[in-house]
Amino acid sequence: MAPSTETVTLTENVPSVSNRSEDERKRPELKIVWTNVYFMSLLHIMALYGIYLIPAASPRTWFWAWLCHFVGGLGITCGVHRLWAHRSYKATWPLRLLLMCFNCIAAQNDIFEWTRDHRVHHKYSETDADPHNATRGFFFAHVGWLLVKKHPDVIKKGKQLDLSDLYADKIIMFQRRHYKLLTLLFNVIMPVFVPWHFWNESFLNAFMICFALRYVVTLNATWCVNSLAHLLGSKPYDKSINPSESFPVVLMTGGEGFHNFHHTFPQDYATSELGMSLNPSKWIIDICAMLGLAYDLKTTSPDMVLKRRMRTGDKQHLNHHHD
Ligand code: ST9
Ligand code: ZN
Ligand code: ZN
Repeated sequence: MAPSTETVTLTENVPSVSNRSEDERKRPELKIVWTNVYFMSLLHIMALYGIYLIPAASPRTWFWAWLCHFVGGLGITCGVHRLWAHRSYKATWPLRLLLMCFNCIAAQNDIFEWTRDHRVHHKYSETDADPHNATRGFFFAHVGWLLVKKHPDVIKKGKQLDLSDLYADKIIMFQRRHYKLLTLLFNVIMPVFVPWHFWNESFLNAFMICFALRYVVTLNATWCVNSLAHLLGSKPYDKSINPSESFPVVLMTGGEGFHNFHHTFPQDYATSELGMSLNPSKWIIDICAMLGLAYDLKTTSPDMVLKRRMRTGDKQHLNHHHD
């Protein structure tokens, strides 16, 4: 089965409330992975220290930290999410290489693993096979799922996915083979080395702000899609699912908070029907398409969107956001 067809029927799998409580009864005991708890806690403490150090750092360092966040974010939104997980557009190899490097800046597991978890998330949303099942609460969906062993259903269902497109992509396989080295280089060394070497920023400021704080900000912005945008917001496209349109998450993530739209039309490269508004990831894909680096951009016709809103939406927003 082609990967793009796999994502089409995603919204049909939402369990009823009674299934959920049955899931809870059957759920194996939580196995906490303490190294992850220690690492994430340490990282967040260093990030707080990074906030404290901001006034002592050069404005060039502030800008650099923001740039690493922005570019790493593109490695998630334009890269692993819209290109690799959903195949919502195609990219020539130079763009794929660039997005792979950007993706290493964000260090959110390699493209293969992120994509496999994300496809299983869409296909089995809010069930035990969803790695960050939001019915298990805000904390679990946000970061808790990275601190415990996965539910066996995640692995079982994940193994049934067609990932042949990922195996066939040499750039993804290269990143997977050399992931530790590449993330050390792009997520830690490069962000810290540049301000320290080029404008004599102190090593401490560079490390705490451009590595720890910047990494934590990108992580938490991404995690908000799984937590906030699965628990709070409106549902103009499909009121029967949890994913919601979350304005704060749109702002935090460069256009990834239109999550009710996204779960309803996962193959749309813009992840929204709002056109240009608040969606820098879409602008970048459009620019890449103009440069001939991206092609076959998949969209959903306004007619199809409207029909779906009428049929399954919460109908509260029918007169807004529609151009
Ligand atoms: C991070 C990821 O933060 C964030 C993802 C967020 C997604 C958001 C999506 C929203 C949309 C996009 C929005 C973008 C917005 C961007 C904005 C930017 C401004 N199927 O994993 P193991 C197999 S990462 C099939 O060890 P455990 C696996 O192959 C942060 N198989 O599971 C292995 O088999 P084998 C940094 C699967 O032991 C075996 O199972 N990273 C699947 O339960 C065991 O795998 C971390 O913190 C699957 N889905 O441990 C590290 N999954 O042995 C986190 C696994 O044969 N990870 N398998 O090879 C870990 O430490 C562990 O995975 C664990 C689970 C402790 C969580
Ligand atoms: Zn998605
Ligand atoms: Zn989701």
